[in-house]
Amino acid sequence: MSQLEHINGPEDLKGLNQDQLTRLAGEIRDLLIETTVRTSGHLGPNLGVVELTIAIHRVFDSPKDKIVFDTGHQAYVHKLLTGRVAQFGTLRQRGGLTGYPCQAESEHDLVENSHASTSLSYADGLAKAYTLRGEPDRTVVAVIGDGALTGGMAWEALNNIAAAKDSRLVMIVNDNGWSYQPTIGGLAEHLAAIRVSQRYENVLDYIKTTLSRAPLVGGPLYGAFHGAKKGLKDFLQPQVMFEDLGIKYVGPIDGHDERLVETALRRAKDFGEPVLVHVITRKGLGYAEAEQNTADRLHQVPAAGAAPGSWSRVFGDEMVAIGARRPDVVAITAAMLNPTGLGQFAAAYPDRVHDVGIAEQHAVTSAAGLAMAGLHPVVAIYSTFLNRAFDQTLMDVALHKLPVTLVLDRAGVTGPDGASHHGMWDGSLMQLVPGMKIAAPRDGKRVAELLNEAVEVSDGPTVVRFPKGKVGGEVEAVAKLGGMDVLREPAEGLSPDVLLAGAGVMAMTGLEVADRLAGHGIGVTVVDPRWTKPVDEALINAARQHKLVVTVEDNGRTGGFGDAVARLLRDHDVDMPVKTFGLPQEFLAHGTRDEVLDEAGLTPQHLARQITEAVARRSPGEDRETATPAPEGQPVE
Ligand SMILES: Cc1ncc(C[n+]2csc(CCOP(=O)(O)OP(=O)(O)O)c2C)c(N)n1
Repeated sequence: MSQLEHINGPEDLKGLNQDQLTRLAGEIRDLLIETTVRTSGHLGPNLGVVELTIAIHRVFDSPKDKIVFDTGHQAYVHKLLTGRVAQFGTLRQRGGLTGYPCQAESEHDLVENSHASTSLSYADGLAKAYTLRGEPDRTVVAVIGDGALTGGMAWEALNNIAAAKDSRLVMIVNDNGWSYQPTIGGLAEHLAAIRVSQRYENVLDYIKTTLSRAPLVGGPLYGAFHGAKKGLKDFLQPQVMFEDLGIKYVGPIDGHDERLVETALRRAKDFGEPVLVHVITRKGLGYAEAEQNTADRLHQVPAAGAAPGSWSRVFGDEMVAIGARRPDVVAITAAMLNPTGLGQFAAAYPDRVHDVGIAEQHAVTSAAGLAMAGLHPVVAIYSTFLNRAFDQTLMDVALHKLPVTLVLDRAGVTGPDGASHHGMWDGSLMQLVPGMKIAAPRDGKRVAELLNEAVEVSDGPTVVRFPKGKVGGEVEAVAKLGGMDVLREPAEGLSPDVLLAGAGVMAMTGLEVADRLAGHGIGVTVVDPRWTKPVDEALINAARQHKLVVTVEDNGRTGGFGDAVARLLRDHDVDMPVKTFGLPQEFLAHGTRDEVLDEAGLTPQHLARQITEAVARRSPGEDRETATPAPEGQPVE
């Protein structure tokens, strides 16, 4: 029987000897590789925290002690050590284990939000609460990567934690030098300098020992010696800035030496005040393919880069073309250069791309600064992470009517990363922003077209949003309606019953819906608005010529494109029912994109059924073949 099979919870770790722990670490690595290669997942980060997670669970007493994993993508080992070995094969599959901590899965899981840089704030609050509630026997542990530590929230938290001397809080900085790519910036350099300084530790130790033995203590020579020692230390080993902030610092520790990590954590636990433990690990350790991968250390399998034929790649290619023509166009990424497709732009114009770290808020306001100085920044981020920078978009960019283009990759349902990764908020949030223009390309050709239009806008911000995955086939307009593309007129012999406006890729779904409805004798005009904000006023007259308006979007239903269309028609006294189809305003579980869309009723089949029923209700006298009723649980308005 393997070592891992004996682990049903953290208590089973406590009696193991060092040999058994080493065997266990090996078995965990084998299982991580075997599973994620099949299911997809965050392989590199988890391979790097095997010994660290074992040590955490041996030193602390979860769930009494609370463990918060920053981002949570590195919590697979924690899952394995807390009784989920048997289910691990279902990782990231519909109905299976989630790719992040999940309270429904285990009492050992706490923070499910996979947006980075929050752990120290959660931990600060938890520790303060336990102090206030008189529960001093609990310790709160936060595990944060050097990448996540570049986010502003982490620094806001550190500022507070430094003053919270009563908090029993252990912050573990898991420093592997990498985010998706090497972590950049002053902090990364500081951590690197501390790492390098390890080599001089012996010299410093020698000086320290010599001084303590010197018979000159208290004399003038001692002062000179002491000054020289400090100077040498500053020269050889930079001041650890956490200490300068007033936070106790332990490290750097070799994060793959389980015994050493345990010793450091026990010291930190006993200290009784906030302590930061700096652990050095190697992302991808134990899997040559990951360790030697110079692109991203297999941060994720399959890789999150802009694969040929993906929306990200089409965007990236067009950025290179725009960059050649427009020297004022610059690009910003928040630690996701390759995943967002900006890699080629960076290669072509290295001075015109800024990786700001996991710092979406700074990215947007920094873009505002670039725009104020006459450039046109393109900020490429995943849709879900734009939530972070809403105020920056609203007040720092839009209020000043600055020409900043936000390119939102992974907009809509993303799939196996679950609730926190679906890009289903931006379409509503951006509708709130005065002066914002939102483009939603339906196919690859429109990505290029709309991106070019967006960077031409000089009097305010623009958004270009597109989904995850591969672009599909291209469809040309059969006519124009204002600035919109008409993709399909009602089939021959059918009256214009339904005006269907599908935002972005949902325009393509609309075409399939139209085919199905034609089979039921329902005539459909399918339009692609191209720009979902402002809503094209040509829709007003077009609506009057139909009996029902339908909108379909890959975004939450509340406050998105559909609501904007309904409001436009109401404002113009168009007495026309508008059925708005989109994602239910809920936290949607993980699954494939198709599975999630199916459950949300956003497939051609579901949509056609509901529209057929709505048309039948509108014209009860007409003899139309009605479809079977919607299954229970489907939203029927
Ligand atoms: C707010 C936010 N922006 C971007 C991401 C995407 N992201 C996930 S993990 C990661 C890198 C994390 O690096 P680090 O914290 O050092 O952890 P490691 O994977 O190296 O262990 C990024 C950028 C995110 N999760 N949250």
